[in-house]
Amino acid sequence: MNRFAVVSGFLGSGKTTLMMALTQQGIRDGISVSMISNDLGNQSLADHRYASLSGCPASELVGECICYQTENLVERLRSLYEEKGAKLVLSDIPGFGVGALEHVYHTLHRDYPSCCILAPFTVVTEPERVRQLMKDEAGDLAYLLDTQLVEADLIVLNKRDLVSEDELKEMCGYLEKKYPEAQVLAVSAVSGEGLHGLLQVLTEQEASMHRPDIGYGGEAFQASMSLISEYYQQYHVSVCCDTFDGNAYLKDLAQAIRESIREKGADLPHLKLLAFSEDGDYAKADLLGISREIELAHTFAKPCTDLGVMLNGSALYPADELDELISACVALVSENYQLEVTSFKKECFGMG
Ligand SMILES: Nc1nc2c(ncn2[C@@H]2O[C@H](COP(=O)(O)OP(=O)(O)OP(=O)(O)O)[C@@H](O)[C@H]2O)c(=O)[nH]1
Ligand SMILES: [Mg+2]
Repeated sequence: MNRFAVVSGFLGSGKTTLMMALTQQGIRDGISVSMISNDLGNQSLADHRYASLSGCPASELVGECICYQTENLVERLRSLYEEKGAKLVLSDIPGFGVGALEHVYHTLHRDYPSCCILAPFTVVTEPERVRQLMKDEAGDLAYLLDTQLVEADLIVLNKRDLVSEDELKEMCGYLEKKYPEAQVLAVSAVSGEGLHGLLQVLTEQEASMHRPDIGYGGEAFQASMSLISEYYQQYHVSVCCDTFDGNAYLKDLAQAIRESIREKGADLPHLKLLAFSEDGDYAKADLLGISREIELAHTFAKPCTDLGVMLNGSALYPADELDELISACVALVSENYQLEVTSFKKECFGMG
């Protein structure tokens, strides 16, 4: 029977990259894997566009968490199983989300029992966040980081390529002890290490359907949500000459936003900056907080003239000020490159 797995996990832990890598691993292992990107913006999402540009079998559910659009989710699952031949569908939820175990798994189990087999409830984390939990340095994020892991049947410690074997062992040991109900697997979505084993677990094991008390809607939940703002913008830039370096533009923009956020004493756990040209060429930069290096997960092969740009992210900063700050950076950096900017979609709102 057809399978479905929720892929939860904190902002920037690598859910999208991992789901994309699993669709490719599926091709190698002879299993048809499809992915759904879910986020709160009403417009098309950077994650979905990025996965599509990369050639992955991808679709999106926008506007609200899949926790609150079960009928749309079931309809999408049916079409992916019946029309696209998917055997395993993976869907993420917004990266600060908790509660999908109850709101998605238990709802599907109760109301749509014949829709699919529920694969282990999967939560992705990364070394940087595990380190924070181990050292009790997660601060305002402690409730969300911990609660997401409490919901897991399967904890995927992603980005194993970034740590030594010794550190990895220590982190897995910590996670196994702290979350004894969950199985822990270390993988790298980028190098591919551990993906075959992960896909095996997702296609052979089933969700435990445990029901931990996560204090959903309670004081700690409200306090965490009130810190978070969401940002979705799409605009278009054009330049007269054909020497515009789209890669450098994205990196400069990410750097400018990072410096502005840092100056304000705020943080921005993940901002995705995706740019694409009409001929299908694209680049993606990731801003992962104020202290990490800015990474380009994909780069343009040649200079550009016209680009669509999508900025999607989540910050620990009030929405109106975030909007002002990012808009100022877009204006400044675009001017430095002598670009003409046409903004056509923008949403910025707080989660409190
Ligand atoms: N080194 C390394 N980097 C990775 C790995 N997986 C993902 N990344 C990088 O981590 C960053 C965030 O990855 P995403 O897949 O966008 O993270 P996400 O969990 O989907 O983030 P949100 O959509 O904000 O919740 C990107 O720069 C990725 O290239 C990995 O296995 N190793
Ligand atoms: Mg993502």
